[in-house]
Amino acid sequence: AVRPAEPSLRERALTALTAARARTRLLTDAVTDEDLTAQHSPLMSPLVWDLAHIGNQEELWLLRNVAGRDPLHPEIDPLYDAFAHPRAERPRLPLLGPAEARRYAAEVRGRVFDVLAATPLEGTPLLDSAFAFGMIAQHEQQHDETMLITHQLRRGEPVLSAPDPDPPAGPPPAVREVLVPAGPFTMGTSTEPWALDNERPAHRRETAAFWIDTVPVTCADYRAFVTDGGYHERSWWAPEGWEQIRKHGIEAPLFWHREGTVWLRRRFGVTEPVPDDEPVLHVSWYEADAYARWAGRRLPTEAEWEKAARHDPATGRSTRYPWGDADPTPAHANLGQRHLRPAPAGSYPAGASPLGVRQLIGDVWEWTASDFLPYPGFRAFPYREYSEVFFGPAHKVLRGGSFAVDPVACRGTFRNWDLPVRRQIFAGFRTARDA
Ligand code: AVJ
Ligand code: FE
Repeated sequence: AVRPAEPSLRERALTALTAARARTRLLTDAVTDEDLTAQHSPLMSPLVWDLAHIGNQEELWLLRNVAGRDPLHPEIDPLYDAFAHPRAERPRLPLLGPAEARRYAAEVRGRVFDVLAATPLEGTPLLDSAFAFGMIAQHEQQHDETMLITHQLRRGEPVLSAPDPDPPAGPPPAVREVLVPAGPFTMGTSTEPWALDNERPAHRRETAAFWIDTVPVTCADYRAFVTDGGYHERSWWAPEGWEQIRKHGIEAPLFWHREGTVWLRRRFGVTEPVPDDEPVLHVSWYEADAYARWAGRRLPTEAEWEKAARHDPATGRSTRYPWGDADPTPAHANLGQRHLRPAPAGSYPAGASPLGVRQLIGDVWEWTASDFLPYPGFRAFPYREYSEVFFGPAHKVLRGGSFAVDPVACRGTFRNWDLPVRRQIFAGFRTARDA
């Protein structure tokens, strides 16, 4: 039998960059110029900032650093340096307008295609395995998720649509939790070509035995905590979390509200009943932590999450994904904004881990108990501002990716992080307990 040839890394880079731009265009062409330049939330940049920042990072890494070209418009660099201006201040900067931002991003991309076709993909760490091109495709997809969050925060008529996920392709898991045995496993990677610096290097990690949920916590599960008065019982909450919910009057996940006895939520401009069987979304780390305590459980550590997602007890190896080493397909996981919501808990039996844990990849980012810290042997690459400057106790790790993450920026080793107060991100969680 003739097997189709694996696409080369050059072809993969071309495909990944092209897919990212199609999504960027979908997200930025869906709204008016006024909407592109408006600030929909002080937590977010105007969409037109993300658009030009995507072009600017691509120019910096692929045209200047890889190809040695001169800057196209050096005067705009400070406007699109994420460290120079907090998001809330960006609308007041003299940003490129919508037409200029589109033209700039397209101008950069045209030149990048020439560079990609002409550059040998070996000899330096940036070029080996087309790393810099893969990094930039991931960067654009990460900002596409950020722009989708801005869409979710935007008020007004819906402008995005997508089909709902199919019902689960088989029965739900037979059990609510599984036991992961004690012992070492391989965490992180030294071989995944486009893994970012914080995922490296591969190293041995021990865990004690623990139980972990086979599916994420659902809206119905979480509503039971709300209805039980969970937001008014101080003992469930970390002190800073209690302070935040009291100060801001938080009584339910972001975008939920109650009419009489019915809970409704707003999702991309549509108000609908909160769906019972869907993984809960838009909770802070503090809310996830409080729910877990109320349930007599706890959040999994980052190492526990990765062991549940990657360790194959039959071989002792860590795989790229829960289902093995094959790239994700639509049967494995809800990724890539194919849908504008998580799939019901118990979906994607084909994406289960060897122990039967489902939906670790896709649907909702999962808060873990862990602070964002470097692995032993970490080296910042290619820039300290991607990961290193965020290491420390201020940020909590999220794993697994949401429905809004593209497969290029999602794998069993991928690490995301955010402040524990954040609720606008597409985050939920699952729980664990000591064995
Ligand atoms: C990894 C999602 C936390 O959006 O702040 C984008 C990704 N870094 N541009 C972010 C990122 C630089 C980052 N997160
Ligand atoms: Fe960025």
